[in-house]
Amino acid sequence: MDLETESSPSAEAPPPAAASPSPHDAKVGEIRDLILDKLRHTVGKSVTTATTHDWFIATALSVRDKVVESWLSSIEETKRTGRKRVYYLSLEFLIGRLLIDSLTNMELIEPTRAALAELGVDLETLREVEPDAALGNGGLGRLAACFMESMATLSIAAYGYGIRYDHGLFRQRIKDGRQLEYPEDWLTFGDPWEFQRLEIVWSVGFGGRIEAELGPDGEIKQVWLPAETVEALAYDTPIPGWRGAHINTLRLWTARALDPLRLDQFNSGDHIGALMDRVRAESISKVLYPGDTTAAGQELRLRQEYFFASASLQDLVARQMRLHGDIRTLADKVAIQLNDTHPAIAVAEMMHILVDRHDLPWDDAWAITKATFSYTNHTLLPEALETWPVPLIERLLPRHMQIIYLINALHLERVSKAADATGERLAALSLIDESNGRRVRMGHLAFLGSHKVNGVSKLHSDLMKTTVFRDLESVEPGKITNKTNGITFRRWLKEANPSLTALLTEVTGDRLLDDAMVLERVAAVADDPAFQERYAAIRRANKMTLARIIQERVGVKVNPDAVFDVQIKRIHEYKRQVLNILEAVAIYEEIRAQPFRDWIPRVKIFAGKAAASYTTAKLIIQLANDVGKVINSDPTVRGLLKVVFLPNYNVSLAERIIPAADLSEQISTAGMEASGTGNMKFALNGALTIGTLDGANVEILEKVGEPNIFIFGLTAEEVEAKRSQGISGQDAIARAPKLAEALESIASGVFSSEQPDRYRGLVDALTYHDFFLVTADFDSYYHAQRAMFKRWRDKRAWWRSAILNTAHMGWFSSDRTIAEYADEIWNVAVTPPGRA
Ligand code: NBG
Repeated sequence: MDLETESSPSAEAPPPAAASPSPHDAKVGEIRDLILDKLRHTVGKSVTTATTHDWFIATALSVRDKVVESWLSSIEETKRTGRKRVYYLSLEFLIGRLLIDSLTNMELIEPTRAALAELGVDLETLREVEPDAALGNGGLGRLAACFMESMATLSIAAYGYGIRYDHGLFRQRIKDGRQLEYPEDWLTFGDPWEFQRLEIVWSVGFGGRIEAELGPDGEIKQVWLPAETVEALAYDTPIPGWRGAHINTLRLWTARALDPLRLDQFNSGDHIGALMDRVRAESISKVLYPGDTTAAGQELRLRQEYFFASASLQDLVARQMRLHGDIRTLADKVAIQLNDTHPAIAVAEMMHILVDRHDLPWDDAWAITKATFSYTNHTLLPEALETWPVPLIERLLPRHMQIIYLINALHLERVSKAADATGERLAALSLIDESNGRRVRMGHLAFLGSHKVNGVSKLHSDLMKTTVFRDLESVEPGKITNKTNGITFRRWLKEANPSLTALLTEVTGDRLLDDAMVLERVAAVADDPAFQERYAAIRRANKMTLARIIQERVGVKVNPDAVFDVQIKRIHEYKRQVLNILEAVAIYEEIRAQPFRDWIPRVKIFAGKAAASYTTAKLIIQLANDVGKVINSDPTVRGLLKVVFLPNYNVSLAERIIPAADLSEQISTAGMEASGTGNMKFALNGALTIGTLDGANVEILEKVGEPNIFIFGLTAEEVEAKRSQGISGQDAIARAPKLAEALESIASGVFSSEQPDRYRGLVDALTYHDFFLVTADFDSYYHAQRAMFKRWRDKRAWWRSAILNTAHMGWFSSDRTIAEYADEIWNVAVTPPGRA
């Protein structure tokens, strides 16, 4: 691009103003001028040389200006009132794209669209060029993003703290049906939303030794002398709440070496060695979830966790001292939420700061820590509840290991006085798991260091009390509470499905996004044929859009009048994508056997990433692709069934798929999905759920009513009972001929003719060792699918159910969830939007 070939200045002059512009026109004019100004003076391009990406940056920077105005006032206001702040510590923030989000929340979508149109630029095109900030894995990270938005919406003074990964979660490509992982490069062209804060840098130590010294008060003090120091540098992104009244900060840390280069080494000719320290330091913020199957990988993971926990606590304690001058009032001014177990080391770090740096007596420090922290658990899967080998912590964080030992000693001393304190019970209560080498139980540390601990759905919170936290709950009864997850309706309704939002607003009035409970009013029109027709037409249009995306990305033509049956989420055995694929195979066999039956056309849509080291999950991706390849090209099927796997699932793709879905697959083994939040997004947009009684499905059933959801399968209790009798699938397979046939065709290579035994191992596992009870639930799932088809044939009944799903989803707004956290855990006030 040649910057010299500028157009004549007149090309950029605003068109002649009308005699007296309306307020709308004036706003459009102002935005247009601002965008042009950003384009010229910040991006350094003219309208004739600007690329789409340049326009995106110029537009983002213009809306950012508006956001910043409000942001600075929010910060000022919080400071002036001295109110309590909430700090949300999370290794993941899956924020996705921010342009439409910021414009929506600043209520600038329409004027900006118009301003761009005057410049010959299409807002939708700009939307698509923004990279997805994929700083998260799945539900947990997306929840953190929804929570950030809701906290701002409710005018809670909150900070998100996390890591600014150079490369977030990997980019997935599918080659010959197989997943390939590539680094995500969201920062290649810079991030227009963030502010680098060169002055905000904290030193984070690793390794070294501890020296005992005599303190001024005659007490022995432990002084940690780290061997290595890494700097944490802050980047701030403003997060606007709905209607822009309050704006919070997402502060992400980047790792930097103290010395960029060992000059002596460099000059002596060791050019690469001279950079080693830097590479080692910077590797901390390179990628989300580095492979942790190796010792080096595990160490890096712990370094990441400590790095961000330490920087965040130093930052917030410094703020406390600056504003209030007193560390003892910390719990009155600060609430820290640990998002899952990853930041649990923060409990030990807080003790280190309070005792070693602020010279507080141990008991006082512990009381302050507990009053300040709270912890959310997001999974009961044992492999996800982190434990770290004692020798690793000892080497990397010697002072913290000492602190953990002392916390544990005092805790065990207390509980050992109880009558039921058997050796076995103390072993279960201990912070140290001794069953398999000595390891620190980070979940236990988070539990003990918090005043409240919560699960993310009613069922999950109940199960926490009877499984992983049973013993701890019994020594601190009442500590575990439930906070069922939620989703922000600004993104998952308004931005993802603007036409549906407009239709709903006709019924609810325009406070729909301020108070999601007004959605209940929509129930009154669920039977209204005219409303049904408009609702259905919107779905049809969304399906056309998705059909186009499918055609573009995987070259499969799908029929927009087919049932769009969707399962999009991380690939995991407990989520049972295999159950869904088996049903597709069973139907495929039936269509071939009875081609002239009255089949309802259906498209099965899958998307999701498998952890790079999770072999079975990767094989499941391959199976979905292999099955799709055979079914989609079989002439007998005549398009009645299609199976599609869309690569590189992320937030933006979800925004396209969810509004186009007819059926939402939430089919995890009961008791294993902590909550699910995709389930809520689908139901809100009117997809009917086919699901087990797991996670938040249970509460969705309660709200939408039994006739409007397809529930099947074993309950969590039945799963327990069944597993205790053995997990062979043989009996279930013998009882279900369709399942037997589907398994047989997969095992014999019908879908993998180039390697017939590719899926033999998978099928053997289901047959002899079916831990996730796919075979046990198959029949019931199959029948639920048939019930779904029956409903589909009765279009009035279908749309009634869909509309009722939408109508009853108000409770799942993350504004409700956050208001509960604020009231019952953080003890901070909320101000609903529009009343700030
Ligand atoms: C996930 C659960 C989901 C839940 C989200 C958000 C982890 C560790 N857990 O069921 O699997 O919806 O957290 O709470 O990612």
